[in-house]
Amino acid sequence: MSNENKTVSLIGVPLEEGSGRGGCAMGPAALRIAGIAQALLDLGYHVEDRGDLRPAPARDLAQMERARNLDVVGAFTRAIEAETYKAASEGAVPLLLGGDHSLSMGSVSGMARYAQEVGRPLFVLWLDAHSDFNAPETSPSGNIHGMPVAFFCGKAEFAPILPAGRPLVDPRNVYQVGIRSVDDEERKLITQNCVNVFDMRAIDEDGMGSIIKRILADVRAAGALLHVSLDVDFLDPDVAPGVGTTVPGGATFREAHLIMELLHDSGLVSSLDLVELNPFLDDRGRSARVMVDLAASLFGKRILDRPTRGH
Ligand code: 4U7
Ligand code: MN
Ligand code: MN
Ligand code: MN
Repeated sequence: MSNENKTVSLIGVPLEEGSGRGGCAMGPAALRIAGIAQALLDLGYHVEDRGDLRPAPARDLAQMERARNLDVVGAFTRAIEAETYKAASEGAVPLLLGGDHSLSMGSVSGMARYAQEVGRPLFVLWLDAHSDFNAPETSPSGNIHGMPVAFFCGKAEFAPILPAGRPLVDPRNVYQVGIRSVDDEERKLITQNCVNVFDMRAIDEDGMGSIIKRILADVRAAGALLHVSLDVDFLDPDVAPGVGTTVPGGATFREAHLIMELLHDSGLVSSLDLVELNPFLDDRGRSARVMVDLAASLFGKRILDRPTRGH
């Protein structure tokens, strides 16, 4: 394996205020205990752990009734955006250890700034049971972890968290896979905005491999960077119970690993979020270990030391 020259930057995000409950703030610690750094070292990477971000709540962001804990989430968004951008600019692959999914407002925005600077489009692969395309006005819960995609596409009205004129992601460059829970208003928004959605039915009908290969062909044709955002609830709850928003009928262990293996072989991935792990709800670290194992596959861990279909 020749990953010696590549650096992965671990960025811990102990954020749970975007979700409706406590626990996700323990996510970075659980992912570290499950061995995320060693898994990458074993693959030959240089690993730089930047520790946990701990910004003070942003006092300029007034509370909004329909966007709970905006001061905390907004402060994190700013810190994550800056740290992700910095890591990518230094040539590293930013790996965000969440933390609830509102952290992607910052990570994707940081990668969008980096992508603009290097003159390439940013595509996003969103692996989740949910579309996370609510705005404060449409959200049934007011929880910001249901809004990050709308935020980084510039479609959710918040107070000014990031500078006006920040680079946005074109919703047509967002590919959602594993979707099986979409709110009524959200359904209209993802259609209007032309988000590419491969729901569980599409996966059942066409197979995970063919869907991911199609997506990767689009990314390659566009010469884009690819940010991958993996929500624990993308997986079936039998595989990964340590999450607050389980939805039955999710991806299997092998479907998820196949995605990661295809992503690695593509060489297109620029950055990764591991989000929504709630160690308080987990079964003896099982979900944390699955997330680490999936990350390892994305970074090149394989079953054989040669192409699987070779002879
Ligand atoms: B996650 C929900 F109403 N759509 O907005 C909402 F069903 O990051 C759930 O994908 C959002 O886990 C789930 O609150 C956010 C709800
Ligand atoms: Mn999510
Ligand atoms: Mn989800
Ligand atoms: Mn969730």
